Amino acid sequence: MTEHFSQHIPYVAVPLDPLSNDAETLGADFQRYLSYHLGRFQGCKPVYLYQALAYTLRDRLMVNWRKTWGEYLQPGRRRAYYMSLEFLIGRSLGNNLLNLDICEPTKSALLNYCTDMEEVSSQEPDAGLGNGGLGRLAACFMDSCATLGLPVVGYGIRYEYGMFRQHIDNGYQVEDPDHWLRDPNPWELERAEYSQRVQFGGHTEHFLDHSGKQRVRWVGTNDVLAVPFDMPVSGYKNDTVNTLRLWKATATDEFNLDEFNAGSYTEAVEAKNHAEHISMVLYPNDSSENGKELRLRQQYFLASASLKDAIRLWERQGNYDYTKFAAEHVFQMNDTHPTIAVAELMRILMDEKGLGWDEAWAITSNCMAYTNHTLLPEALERWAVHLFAKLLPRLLEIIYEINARFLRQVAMKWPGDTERQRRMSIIEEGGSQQVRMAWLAIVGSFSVNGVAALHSQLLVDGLFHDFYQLWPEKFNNKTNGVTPRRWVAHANPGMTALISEHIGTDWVRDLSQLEKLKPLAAPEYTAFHAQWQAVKYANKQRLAALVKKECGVDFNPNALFDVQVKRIHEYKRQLLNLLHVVHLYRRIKLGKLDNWADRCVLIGGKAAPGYAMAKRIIKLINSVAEVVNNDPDVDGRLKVAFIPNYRVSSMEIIAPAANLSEQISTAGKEASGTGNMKFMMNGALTIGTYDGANIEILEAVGEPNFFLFGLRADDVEELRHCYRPWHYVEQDEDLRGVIELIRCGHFNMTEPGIFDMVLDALLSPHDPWMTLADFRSYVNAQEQVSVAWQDQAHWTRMSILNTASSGFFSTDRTMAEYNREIWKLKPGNGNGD
Ligand code: B1H
Repeated sequence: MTEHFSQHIPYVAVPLDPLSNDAETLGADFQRYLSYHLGRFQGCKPVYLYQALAYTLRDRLMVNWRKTWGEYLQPGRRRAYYMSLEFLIGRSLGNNLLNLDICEPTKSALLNYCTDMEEVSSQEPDAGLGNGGLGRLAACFMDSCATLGLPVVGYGIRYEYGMFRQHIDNGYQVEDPDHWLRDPNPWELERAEYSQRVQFGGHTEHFLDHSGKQRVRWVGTNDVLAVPFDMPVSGYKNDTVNTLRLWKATATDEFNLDEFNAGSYTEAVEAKNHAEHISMVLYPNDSSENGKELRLRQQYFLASASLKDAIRLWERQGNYDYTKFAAEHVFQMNDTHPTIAVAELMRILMDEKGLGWDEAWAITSNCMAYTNHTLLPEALERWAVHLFAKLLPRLLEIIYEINARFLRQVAMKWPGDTERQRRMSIIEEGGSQQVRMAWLAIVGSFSVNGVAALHSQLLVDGLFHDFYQLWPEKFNNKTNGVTPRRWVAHANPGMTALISEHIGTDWVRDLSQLEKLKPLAAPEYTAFHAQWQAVKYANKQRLAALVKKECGVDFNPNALFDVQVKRIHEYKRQLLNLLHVVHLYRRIKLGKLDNWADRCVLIGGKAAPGYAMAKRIIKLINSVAEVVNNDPDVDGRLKVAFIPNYRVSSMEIIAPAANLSEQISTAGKEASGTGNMKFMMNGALTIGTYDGANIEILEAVGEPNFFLFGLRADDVEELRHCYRPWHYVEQDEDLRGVIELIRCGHFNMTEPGIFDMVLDALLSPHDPWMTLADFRSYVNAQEQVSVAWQDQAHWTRMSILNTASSGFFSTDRTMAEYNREIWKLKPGNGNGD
């Protein structure tokens, strides 16, 4: 696609004047948007106040957005592109107010319209373009890159429907479509002039070009148009605005026209429909394979449009010498989802730019980098070769050639080791051939990283071992993080003010400075401790109000708030949490109240719609809650609530209010976790297994300030051969009591048998998650928690130490490491230079 403006008219940059940020100007602009743009007036629905305010802020981002682009597009400037099928952004208003540093004047500007900013900001729908940790990580990365002034562009899909909304009906999860774009999205800017064409289907023709060179054309395709919508990503008080470019799929015009000429108008419109399906909906399967043709179409759609766009930008600067391409580009692939980009870049360089294989491969394998996010076999992507052949025939040819050349390399290194060649082949043989996307990603990348120290180690010891032996230098670790802007400064203003009062405000962009709080944890700082507790208490009141509204359950802010929010998955072991809840309930019924601490247990998360066990676990949580909350014997000692529709904006209320963070996955299964970091930053203590980033959290805060329990990753693997869950039940009276209470139907009087599948899974010797093996150790750790909670002064000190030790888990640190070791970009006017 060519741009709409003519290439012949000299381009004159019209200067954009910065807009004033005083309350008066903000108010006038806001009023103008409300009246002249939206046609609404004082007294209108608050959603229009939100929209008018968002436009007012976007105007303020515009000058720096343009300036930042200009800087990044300097000739020779190296850029990184973060390619991800998911960006779980949540709301943008509060974040942009914070980054622009205009909260106070904005509040005064809006006084005539509303006095409660919360009411306005809660009108914004969450941009739920992701499933969970992987998608939220991408959003935190974008935030940190902008704050560090790193020239990084995000590429993703503008799903019409984001992550489904969850509501609970009779204790069961029900999914509702999330039409988040029903109202116009005031942040985004459509840039139709940069649309790209993406091919599907058709066949290939091999021919000799005029110079006698073997060439390939991919013809007879059904093309789809990718239209970019840009979202501004503001840096924290640094005049940088980066870009998240999201692609929407639409039909090409001439495709419609052909059909129209043939007299089939309605078929033409249907074709439009078919094309637009590609960006219609986010696949809601966290950590498990999707395997659907439409998903592969989404992946190629993203990869192809984004690569073509990056090339367009580069060529527009007058570049044509492709030997320089790799030096100026790096594409970071967020898991294997966009990995078809490896083959697509080869195709573009050879078929469209006329490069030979070796030249094209040297470029491709020097600008691709791959991040792995999971070891779970069910999440490792494989695509049937026949699907590739039908949908992306040219890409399949290229993958075959990459594989053939790669396997020759393997054969040279390990002559005669055909077993190894079979293991390492990008094409998995057997029943029907499959493309192993992780292998393609490794072969095509110069960097492969895991997302926490343990995870990266397990990768090179296990799943990727053969590749590690071949290319040890490719493999590295980049421990995840979270952005302190959203997860502390925005979500926890009370704690933010208190911290800033003592150590200044610089910690928001340099989180290692939280270390300065450590001395304040000493017992003599009683006034500070009282303030720390008061902030937590107020945050708990805020959460209690939400729980009351959403679940109808009364949470007492004086009780211990014990929280587990994340996707529902057996490996995350919400069931272990629940077994403990039932154990506590039995203790009340049996009058065993020694060392009792009143607890409010909050659980939240979505189950993939097709994951029957996860959905039944939700039902069990709700059933247990129903019984516990209504049993007069419990008498406020224990409350249980399942918060529906857990999402980014709910975590902003939940994390600041938690006392105890549940990070209890089977060791070796949670690659990193990032919720664990949000809780820690907000002063929660962790009860956790030796898994993922928990290990690094434990090291940072010290064992006395962390409740560690359970098997280690190597114990888990060893036990697998001889796991006997009944053994634990027989030996442990408490566990037996818990299992029997569930088995006898105490929590499902009106729906007999519905939890048998859950118990059968727990009691199976093949239970991969070994929940019962960790029961005793978990219950003991929970008793330590209760004991610690009795000593509020001590708990408060531990809470402060958790926040003070959380600096490492800022994505500013993570991004600085990616940049130092993988991207090697020159920072702009952010923190960097
Ligand atoms: C993570 C996924 C994931 N790992 C497939 N893998 C998906 C896999 O839609 N799909 O097909 C979606 C998501 N997500 C998570 O990534 C890990 O489980 C967490 O431990 C980790 O913290 C997070 C970010 O690295």
